[in-house]
Amino acid sequence: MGMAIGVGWRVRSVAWFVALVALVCMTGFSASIQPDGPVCDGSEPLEGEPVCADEYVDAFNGGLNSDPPVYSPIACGESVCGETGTFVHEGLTTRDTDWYLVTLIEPADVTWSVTADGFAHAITTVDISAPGGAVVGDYVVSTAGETLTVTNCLGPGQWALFVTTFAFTGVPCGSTYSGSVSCQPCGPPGTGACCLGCLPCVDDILTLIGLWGPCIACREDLDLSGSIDFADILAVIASWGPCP
Ligand SMILES: [Ca+2]
Ligand SMILES: [Ca+2]
Repeated sequence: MGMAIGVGWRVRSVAWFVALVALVCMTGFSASIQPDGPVCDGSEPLEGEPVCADEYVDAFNGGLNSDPPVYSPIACGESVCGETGTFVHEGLTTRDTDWYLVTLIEPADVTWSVTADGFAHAITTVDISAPGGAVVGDYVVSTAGETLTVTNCLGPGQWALFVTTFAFTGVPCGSTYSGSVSCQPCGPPGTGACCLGCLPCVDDILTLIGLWGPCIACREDLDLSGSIDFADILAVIASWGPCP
């Protein structure tokens, strides 16, 4: 199951980062070293958020860190040249978090790739429909200069693609990153109950119940009968077991 995260998006403990490595099926990430230098080539649309500073309040795209939650829209195939950094707010060190909302009308393997300009950053995918938000797949962090990539098979709906600095101090506001989103049809199912659909296995039966009835071209329609019914639940149970 994706990990429910309440107000923990800013928490600094190492244990939190370890705990966030909540794996679900059909997910992957990678990191590769990029050359030094500006990461935006001028072709990417600008994020548009005000440059952070001490006592900055993010009412632009702070996602679940903002009240009410706010996001920057992004679509499959789009890129962005964004800015982030660390600052002090009410005596606490914090960071500019940027949340990009992607909307899917059908399941897709969504790849979120971000290169930061010489600072360590962190990215993940968040299920914003879960109470408090839930990390989907991997929460990955970089050393300076790496490109981070996460890929998750996501179902129809809205998902947040998250990026921020890894550290809470020492990254000047206005530090840039380049991000991009690409979407492909979800890959073929693997083995085990958790790989029958796009969602973690422990959620599958509840997901099926939630979608009960006619469901055309739904990934959760496991026998492709055109509806979600007992046959699909039986398919999950028949494949129950360890998730690779
Ligand atoms: Ca920003
Ligand atoms: Ca922000």
